[in-house]
Amino acid sequence: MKIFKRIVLLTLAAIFFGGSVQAIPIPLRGVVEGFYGTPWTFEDRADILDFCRQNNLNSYIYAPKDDPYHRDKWRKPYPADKLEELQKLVAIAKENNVRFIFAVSPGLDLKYDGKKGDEDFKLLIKKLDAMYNIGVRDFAIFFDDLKDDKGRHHENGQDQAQFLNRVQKNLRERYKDVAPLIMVPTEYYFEDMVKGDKVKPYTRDLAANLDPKIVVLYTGRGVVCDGITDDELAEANKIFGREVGVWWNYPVNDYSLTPDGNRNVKLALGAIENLPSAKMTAIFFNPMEQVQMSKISLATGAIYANNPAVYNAESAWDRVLAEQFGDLAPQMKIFAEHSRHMENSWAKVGEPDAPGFATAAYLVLNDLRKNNSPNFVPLEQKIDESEIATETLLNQLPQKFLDECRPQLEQLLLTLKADSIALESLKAGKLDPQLKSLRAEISANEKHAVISEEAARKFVDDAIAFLDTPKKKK
Ligand code: 14T
Repeated sequence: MKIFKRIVLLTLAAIFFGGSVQAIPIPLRGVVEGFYGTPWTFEDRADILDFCRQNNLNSYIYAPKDDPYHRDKWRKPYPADKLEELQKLVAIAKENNVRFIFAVSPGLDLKYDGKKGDEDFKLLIKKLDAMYNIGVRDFAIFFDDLKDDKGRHHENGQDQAQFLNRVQKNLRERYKDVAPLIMVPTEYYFEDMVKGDKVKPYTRDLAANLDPKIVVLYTGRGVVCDGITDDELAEANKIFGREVGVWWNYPVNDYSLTPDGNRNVKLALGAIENLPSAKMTAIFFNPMEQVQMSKISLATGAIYANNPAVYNAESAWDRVLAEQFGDLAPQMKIFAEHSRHMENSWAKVGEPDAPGFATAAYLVLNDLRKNNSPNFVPLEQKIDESEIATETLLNQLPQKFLDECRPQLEQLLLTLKADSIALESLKAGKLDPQLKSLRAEISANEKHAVISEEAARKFVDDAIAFLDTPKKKK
């Protein structure tokens, strides 16, 4: 007992007085190219593999949803030119000390039983063998997003487990140097795995039959959710009878589509946040099509993954912005602050956009509604500061960044111009007729670029609504 106490005290003393505590990195940490939309180019991927080395991320999963050979036409072998490209990437990954994890998503039409099942098994092995032959030693099989229009899927957990076990066994028997398989279930987020307090049949059967060495990835409570607590992770571990890994859907932005199908690109430029500090076996961040812009949040994710227990999102964000943008970091921070929250009917992640701006705008309108005379200065400062930052970025950001964020910078600038006019209108107590046409222009642009919906953009609507409303007599 005494000895035990001593050890505890000495450990605590070491933590408090011994200077830095030893970091415990998440063993498997990296990027999963797992988004819908135009896959990254060879150059993008080579760049990201180098970025992984620089940021001490040790894995990259190749899983672009819209590579036909990854998902829709998974049975087809890669044509020679594509294979050659992949071979080069595998070599680049090796040079950078990054595991190149090759993923297949056969779930759309995979057959599990009978002759068709055997055929498909062989085809899948053939697909993986081709990758082994170009140097891949890490494999993943994904069964996500197999639901129909009614939100139903037809997967059977036991079939899937047996299929994966068979793949794992086949690879292990023939190759001594292949890492354990990684998989994503069909029910891959917590709210889809349970009904009330019961684990649903698919997940139950998968968990009960899956080789315990196979790594399971899940996305948290929802597909895109605002964090994972230590308890939630423990709950997922319990369901699967192993330490699960996390597929984290930030900064991915593939899910925000306008009704006409136009991609409603909002950039996710915030820090990774609200992830477990407890021990975890794997984490993969799913990025945006915009590879350079993804690096803000990916680099904070790397800081997190290398030492989860001490991670601080705000300071990681500052550090990364300084590293990546140098002298332009202050301006970039202002822009990024307007573009970090992602939300739709089923997704919600990221800190609120420009909360200081939103508060200043709220205070002005709130005073006006109560017939108090507002202090316009703080909001004026916010608008000016954002305007100067945006203009500076448009003039000075290196081309590779502008290529990815010009529409959003221009949309922000237009919105801020409207904010200025809105503010002047409020001061004058009279709506400037320009304002409504500006708003129409902003709305039209939202097909291509969305930013600061609850801050800079909201103030335009709120000011117009206020000035349009007939004054009630006191
Ligand atoms: F594999 C999974 F963990 C996963 O997240 N799958 C996809 C992923 O490829 C995609 O990038 C991500 C964000 O959109 O979410 C999953 O895809 C969905 C999920 C939905 F519930 C796409 C639309 C949905 F309605």
